[in-house]
Amino acid sequence: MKDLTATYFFKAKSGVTPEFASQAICEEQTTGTWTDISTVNQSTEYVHTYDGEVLGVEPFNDGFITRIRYPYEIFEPGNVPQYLSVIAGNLFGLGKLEAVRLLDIDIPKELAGSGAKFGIDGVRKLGGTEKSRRPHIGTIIKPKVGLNPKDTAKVAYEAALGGLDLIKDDETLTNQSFCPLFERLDAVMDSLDKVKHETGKKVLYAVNVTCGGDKIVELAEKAVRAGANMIMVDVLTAGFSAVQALASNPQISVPIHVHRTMHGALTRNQSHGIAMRPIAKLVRCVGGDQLHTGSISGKMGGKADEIISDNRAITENFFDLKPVFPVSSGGLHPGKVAAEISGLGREVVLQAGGGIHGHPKGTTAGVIAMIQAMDAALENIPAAEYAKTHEELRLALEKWGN
Ligand code: CAP
Ligand code: MG
Repeated sequence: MKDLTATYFFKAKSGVTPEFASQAICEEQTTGTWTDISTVNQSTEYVHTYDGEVLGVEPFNDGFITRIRYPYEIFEPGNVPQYLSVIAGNLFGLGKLEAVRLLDIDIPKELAGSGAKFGIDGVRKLGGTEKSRRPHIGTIIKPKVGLNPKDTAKVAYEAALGGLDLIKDDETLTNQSFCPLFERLDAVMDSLDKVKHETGKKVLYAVNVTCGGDKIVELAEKAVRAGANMIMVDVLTAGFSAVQALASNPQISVPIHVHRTMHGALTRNQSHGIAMRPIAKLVRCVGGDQLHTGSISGKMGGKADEIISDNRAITENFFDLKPVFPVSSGGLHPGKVAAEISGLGREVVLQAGGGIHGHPKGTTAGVIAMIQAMDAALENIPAAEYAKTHEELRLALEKWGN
């Protein structure tokens, strides 16, 4: 079927039946409005081809769940901003609803787009883990902002020496005057070249190109020409179409790391907003290669079962779109690696900022401790046991526990 089906949770205002409420969502997002209109008449009957359909309304917790079929024809294929105006538009403000949350979307092939250039396997090939399929280990340059390019490169050098797979800018670091993007990029790539020379390890550096829609493609193209081997975009602040423009651009021949900062304004409230699932599915459609989907044991409040099913949604077969590498991050440290791997499996990027740069022996030791924790988890050895013969892990557990 070419139509798109959306699933919502909602609470209706008192006196409003659930049937009326779900029909109100359906009409508002397709051909209706709050009253009947003279412009829909005998001569324009054909517009009803574009009506939506309520597929059902069932009680759920303190509200209801409804599934709505939106006809394929009301979408402009490839125009993801317009998709969102339909599935996540005016409905959130409807007065008849107390609350409404977009839980999931089933996207037909005709609207799915072509997805990521690299996907999990492409990124693994770059990191040399296509055989082991072990989790990737990443860090975020910390402090979040403030370091000059030279000191940023120093942190990157020390992190890369530890043997990790990925270093990224933090979500608020872009092209500020204290750390101009191209000075930072040159300095960090020089550091990574040095580490490649010294250790043979190739490390990806996701430089944050988040900026206005009129500049982001040119900025990313310039970054790739300047030697970037990965770029990063904050999808909710820059926009899905920004990711799409980068992913579909043949000049930008590097993976895209997608950060989801601001998602909490949408995903956190279990009764109102947009769950991570539809966001994650749309990131897959527009071509993100890696996506933050939450950590089970970290500092953000993600629910394990939601994260696990969100990760499944971006890695399971979805027409011919490549699977997206889920990123577990936020408050992670070596003591939490085992919980993340047992909950999320191996097809995941485990990322730590404070949990690496806050290691008692510094950044390189922090990376080594994360890798030791991963090795222990993959061999089903308790971290505390493994720490008896691995100093960096022992010191991390001593400082932060499990
Ligand atoms: C983690 C992080 C990430 C969060 C985002 C931060 O740093 O860099 O942005 O992981 O959350 O700024 O908090 P720490 P999520 O490792 O020091 O916590 O991945 O859930 O979108
Ligand atoms: Mg961050």
